[in-house]
Amino acid sequence: MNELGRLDDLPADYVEALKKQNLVPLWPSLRAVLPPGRPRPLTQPTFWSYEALRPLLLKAGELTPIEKAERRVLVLANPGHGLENMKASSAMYLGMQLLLPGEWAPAHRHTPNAVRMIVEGEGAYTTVDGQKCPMSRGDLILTPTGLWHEHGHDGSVPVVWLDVLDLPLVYYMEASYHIDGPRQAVQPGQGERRYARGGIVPTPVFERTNTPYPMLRYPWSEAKAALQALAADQPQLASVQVTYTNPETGGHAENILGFYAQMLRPGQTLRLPVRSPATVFHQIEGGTTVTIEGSAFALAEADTCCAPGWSEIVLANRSDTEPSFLFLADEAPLHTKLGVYEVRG
Ligand code: GTQ
Repeated sequence: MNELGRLDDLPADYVEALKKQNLVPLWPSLRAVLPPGRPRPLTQPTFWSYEALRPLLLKAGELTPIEKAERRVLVLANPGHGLENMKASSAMYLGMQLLLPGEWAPAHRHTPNAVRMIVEGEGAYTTVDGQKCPMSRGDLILTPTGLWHEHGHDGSVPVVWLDVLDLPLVYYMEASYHIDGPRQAVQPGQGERRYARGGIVPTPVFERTNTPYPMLRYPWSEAKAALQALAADQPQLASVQVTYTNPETGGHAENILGFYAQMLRPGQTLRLPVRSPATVFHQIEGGTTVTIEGSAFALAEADTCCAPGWSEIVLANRSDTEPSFLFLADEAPLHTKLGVYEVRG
């Protein structure tokens, strides 16, 4: 590969003349924007300890009333992107949100898609598009692009959840904005009941459900049961993983990011294929050592880590007697839709 000319090889008055016309020579930057062989992600393997962040999040509950925060969130930021840019990866945003008993995070809707993975506490709920979704540990709740959502709390203990949004991508596209709204009226009906049985969906004889998001809450009890059934049915299966899907289309639950639950059998070590999208791992139950490009992170319950695209990832269940259960988020639907998805063994 040829060594390319640098900017300071050029006469200063020439560079100045280009600048005046809003022009830039490509060749000094060509290798930076098209690196050889594979991308050079800014995303760094990064670990966030729940034990370390929990007291800081509870402290935010003392320091900042909900009215002054709207959403009381500590953002899990990747230092490779600059903390102030609030990215876990180029397309993924992660935040730990705290809602205290009696608090109310008012209704709004926005262009980025979000999901919530409930980390601790009972008694809170998110109302999405008029559907009241109770929040229990391990549940996944969707708040897709454009849908009204608000969080309330009738319980007696702090509730914490992990927000996963495609905010960095939508912001990069200059497509990010929000609208405030009035408190929603709660409508009857729950997608999780209508779609409680995989492969068996309601028949729309008299009216067609035309919502693009028919299921908004995925209880952990169902996801866990699906993983255990899959593991029992296929004892040789290496990757015991399920995808959170739209039950009407069978496609991903949201448009841009993908969401999955993974089970590692007792004592199991699993080397993942090298893939182009970045991936987030969050421990729901058990303990996993996640090794990303040689950096080993010991995830305990409620810990989270992020792996850049193109990285070597090995998951190891630390227990020889208990399974490990992880929640995963990745950029695979985005990469697939854009035609840039790659897997290398
Ligand atoms: O709960 O609606 O972490 O709008 C960031 C933006 C949570 C939310 C975040 C949001 C929300």
